[in-house]
Amino acid sequence: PAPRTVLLTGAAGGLGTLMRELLPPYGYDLRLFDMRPVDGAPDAIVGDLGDRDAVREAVRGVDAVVHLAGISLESSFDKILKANIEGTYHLYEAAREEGVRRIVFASSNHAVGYTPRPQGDNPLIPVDTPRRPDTFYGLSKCFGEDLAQLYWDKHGVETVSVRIGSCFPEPTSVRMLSVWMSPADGARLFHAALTAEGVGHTVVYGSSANTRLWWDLGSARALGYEPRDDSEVFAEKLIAEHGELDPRDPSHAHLGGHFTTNPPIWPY
Ligand code: NAI
Ligand code: 15L
Repeated sequence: PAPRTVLLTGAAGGLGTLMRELLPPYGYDLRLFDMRPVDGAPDAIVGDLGDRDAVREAVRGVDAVVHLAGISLESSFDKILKANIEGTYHLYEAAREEGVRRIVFASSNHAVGYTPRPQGDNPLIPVDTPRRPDTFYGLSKCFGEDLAQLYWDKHGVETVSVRIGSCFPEPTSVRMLSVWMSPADGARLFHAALTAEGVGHTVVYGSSANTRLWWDLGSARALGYEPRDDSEVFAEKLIAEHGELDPRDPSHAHLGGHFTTNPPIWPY
């Protein structure tokens, strides 16, 4: 049966705030979890991924998890280790112990950030391209994908790892014209990831059907995902403001963009 009760971790964050609005119309009953209080949601569980018992209690009785919580930018190795590596391990242990069948894991394009970006006639980047993290942050997403594979092979916990591009209401840079995922397409993709049959551990890229796409959406479409948006409607304005990507600029040479040269730092 399709999952109904879904734990949304990271519910207070940017993507969590969008998905709190966009997922319930698909029929999900969301339970919210974050280390920060969630605006307008007094029932949300305030807890830390580092607290194993709190995580286990949060997953108890849900059908599936959409796992967004964690450090979403670059940080020190120690902080990434606690939140993203140990925290994601706690979540998978809790899912195994509580018999939760499926997790949708918010991986990131920064797991493969040092992959040269397609230019000219280069083919789209396949989902099985060797991983080349561009930060400790990206490295933690590689760990999460491997953890997901282990928990599928060993314990039968299913995962769709979504290597999200940039999910914001609008693209705000020229790079985002290639990697943008509209919030509505994000909800479509998460819904497909929650409901497709027999996913085992599947890795997909998460973006809209952008004209300037850098990667192959085949494995996402195979789940039933049909993106409806294209960032191209924002292209004229963004290119007028910033110009086209300069192929000689090192921060435009790779898929991960400025994360390879000057990554934004997690502020907490
Ligand atoms: P965000 O930084 O706005 O939200 C992350 C949330 O996780 C925050 O509300 C924070 O309080 C919570 N959190 C952090 N550490 C925690 C801990 N130890 N225990 C409990 N909660 C904790 O990030 P955003 O943009 O909403 O991203 C959500 C997820 O999607 C992240 O895992 C991020 O890495 C991933 N992602 C997002 C992309 C995007 O375009 N928004 C792109 C690629 C990946
Ligand atoms: C990410 O992984 C970040 O979480 C998000 O804030 C964006 O910076 C995104 O990548 C991106 O590549 O634009």
